Amino acid sequence: MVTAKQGQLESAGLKIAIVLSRFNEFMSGRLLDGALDALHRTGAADADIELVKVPGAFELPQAAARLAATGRYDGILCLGVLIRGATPHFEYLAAEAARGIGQAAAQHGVPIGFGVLTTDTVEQAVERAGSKGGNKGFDAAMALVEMVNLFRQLEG
Ligand code: INI
Repeated sequence: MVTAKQGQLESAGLKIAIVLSRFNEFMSGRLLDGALDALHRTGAADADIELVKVPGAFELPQAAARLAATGRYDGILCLGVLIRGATPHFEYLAAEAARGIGQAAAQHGVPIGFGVLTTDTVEQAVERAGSKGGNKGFDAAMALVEMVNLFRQLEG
């Protein structure tokens, strides 16, 4: 019988930083609501959650890397909303946000959640920010909590 390891959905006592992009704040704010709901439901206290706001999704990895380098956080959650426009601008921003967040996590060994919507339309973003497509902020926060606990298990 193979024994599997997986992280628990338990966040009491975890120090979590949330980096929130203000761009498209109407929707990124809903992702924040979802993320806080997930953290509260799994036991996190507000005193252990730090909220850091940045101008746009391009700045998410920069702030996440700085926070990770402090060693003060068990996990970091990046939240933002990128919506495709008429030019290739979106492609560059989305690619950099994903690459930079992944790189910051790998470089610092701190789990960093990717709660960044990349959609073609405002409607698709609204759907995924707390309406019929669920709330990707909630999902990303749950995945982050699981990864923090998994890393703890793997480290013994
Ligand atoms: N930032 C976003 O978070 N979402 C977007 O949809 C977006 N668009 O479309 O331009 C956006 N741009 C700002 C960018 O992230 C940087 O803040 C800006 O380029 C300054 O560095």
